[in-house]
Amino acid sequence: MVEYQNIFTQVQVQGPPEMGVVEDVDLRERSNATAFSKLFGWFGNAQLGPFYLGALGFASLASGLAWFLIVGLSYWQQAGWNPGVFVRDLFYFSLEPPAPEYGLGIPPLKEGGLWFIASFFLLVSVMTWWARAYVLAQQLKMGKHVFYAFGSAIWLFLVLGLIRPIFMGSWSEAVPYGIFSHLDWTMTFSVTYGNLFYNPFHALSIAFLYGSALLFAMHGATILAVSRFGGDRELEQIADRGTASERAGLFWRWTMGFNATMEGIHRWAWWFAVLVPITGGIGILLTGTVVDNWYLWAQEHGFAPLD
Ligand code: 07D
Repeated sequence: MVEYQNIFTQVQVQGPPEMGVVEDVDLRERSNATAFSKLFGWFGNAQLGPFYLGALGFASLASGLAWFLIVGLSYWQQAGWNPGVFVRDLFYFSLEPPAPEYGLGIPPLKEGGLWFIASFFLLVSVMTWWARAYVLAQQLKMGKHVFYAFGSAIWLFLVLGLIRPIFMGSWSEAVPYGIFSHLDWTMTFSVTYGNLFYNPFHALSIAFLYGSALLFAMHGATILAVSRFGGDRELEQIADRGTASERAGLFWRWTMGFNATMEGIHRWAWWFAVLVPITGGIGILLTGTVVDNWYLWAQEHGFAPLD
């Protein structure tokens, strides 16, 4: 007997490629190329493609590539065009935003101008990919839930690299493009403003981040545990609650007195996930604009000890 395939089973389905719906979809923008990969099949669906590129997808990949190449070329220059040094110091190179004296002005190419151009391409890339999420959902007559969720991440991205620097009056406030440099930026940001742990929005963001992981683990575990009763057919269980839903709900009621519904658990998960960057973005935007030192702020509001 063949059971439903998932990451825990070895079953792989390979047949004629599934091309997906054709009604009201722009077929010109969808490739016909498909392939099967056993490796992919171990983790999910074995079928690769068809891929829908479209004008927005093309614009996004092209401008993303431009950002990647500008950052990469700057690294090569920092490595003195030496491949050994490039590999050795890869994590240390950084394309830095302009120095504070340039404010919101346009700096010379070698003093942040390149960072400026790279940032423009990254912005175009992220925004066109976001628009693509809308258009593809529209074509498939889906809700726009993925689009709005991605929008919440973009809110934090924009606060970090665009909105807060504008409020602070300087591009130098933005995040540099480098592995260790962006980590250093994060640490310095926290220390400069009196320890981000005392920023209540950072705390909320962490609570939603950890909460998302917990909810995902609970939901994944619950559905796998009742898949033998058809629980993995979640949509059918929403419309017509079966024994899998009954058992899953009862399990959590026994455990903690309350259970989410088969549909509601996905709303819980969606809200927890989108609230991570929504609250995070609020916290970052307030830092340096409204609050200069979160430790002193916390002392004033009675949740950090008075020394
Ligand atoms: C970053 C934004 C959206 C990203 C997008 C992507 C591309 C790139 C690439 C082509 C993730 C667009 C870009 C597609 C293309 C290629 C190759 C989302 C992002 C749209 N913190 N902290 C958070 C914890 C501390 C600090 C959030 C924990 C210290 C700063 C989160 C701890 C200090 C900032 C979180 C901890 C500090 C944060 C991020 C523990 C110093 C932020 C949420 C246990 C280290 C950010 C309010 C997220 C934020 C943030 C967790 C500690 C500094 C909840 C668990 C005290 C400066 N921290 N943190 O989803 O929102 O990020 O803060 O110690 O800016 Mg923190």
